[in-house]
Amino acid sequence: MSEPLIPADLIHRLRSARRVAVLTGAGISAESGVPTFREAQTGLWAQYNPEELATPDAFRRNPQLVWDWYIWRQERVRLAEPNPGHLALVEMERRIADFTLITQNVDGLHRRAGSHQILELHGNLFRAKCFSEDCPVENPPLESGEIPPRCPQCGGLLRPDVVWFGEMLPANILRAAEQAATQAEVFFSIGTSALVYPAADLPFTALTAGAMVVEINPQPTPLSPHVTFSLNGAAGVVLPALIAQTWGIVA
Ligand code: BJW
Repeated sequence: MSEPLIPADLIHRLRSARRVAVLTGAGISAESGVPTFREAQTGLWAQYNPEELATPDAFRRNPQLVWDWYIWRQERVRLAEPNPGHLALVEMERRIADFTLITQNVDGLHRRAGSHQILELHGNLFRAKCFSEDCPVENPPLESGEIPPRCPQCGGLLRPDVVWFGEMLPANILRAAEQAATQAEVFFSIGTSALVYPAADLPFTALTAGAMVVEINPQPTPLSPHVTFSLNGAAGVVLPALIAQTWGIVA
């Protein structure tokens, strides 16, 4: 298969850019074997809609079901490896003076790939906190036999330290993401359906501030009609081509 051709204007802008921000979603981890949210689920969890499990109400109704779902996802992610899309963003960070990687993903694969300037908008699958009082809990006591385990400080049920629907994003992280979007000369939206707010607002913040906005996704999204360039394809194919054609290196 031939390498996708990256628009010359994008290459020129990237070569001189000092500030670049990237927003990623579940699609960038799809090629690592991590299921996305809004594409068909397989196996054990095919009967559940992930959007209905990622809510405080779902946890209140059936904490064991939701906790089990997260344990299953942790196991999938532990087996997964960063893919060429993640690795290409590590190369991009090395070449841009002020680079911010904003991710909606909770899988930690960007950090495992070697990215540094990461803002995790929706938390992290491998941390837990207490459902009653939000106490952070390092190394949750998974061996207790109780599902979900209890908070060692207050006895409340533990939950994953992620952001569910109806919950606020961590304010300092969202503020930093909005600042990066406002200041970016080039803003990428990669592997996200652009449906979930406030993350979905960030490309529009960048557009309004004058950035070149580039979407990388095999499918169109509600953002597609608005972007400067829409690169249709898998992140693990398009991003390495972009790095190679911009800086002449193989990521
Ligand atoms: C590939 C690929 C490949 C495949 N390469 N691409 C304004 C308007 C309307 C509603 C709201 C609004 N503001 C707030 C809301 C409510 C709500 C919301 O957005 N609802 C919409 C769904 C309508 N937002 C919230 O509740 C947020 N909180 C909030 O705003 O607080 C203030 C507030 C409170 C109460 C009321 C009002 C305001 C919180 C949102 C939290 C989202 N949490 C989740 C779960 C995280 C934990 C976990 O992982 O379990 O985050 S939901 C889920 O969606 C997860 C994801 O991060 C997020 C985004 O999904 P993503 O990453 O885009 O994945 P997919 O599956 O949707 O798309 C994958 C894409 O990849 C597809 O496009 C594929 O084509 C593509 N792809 N292979 C590149 N190889």
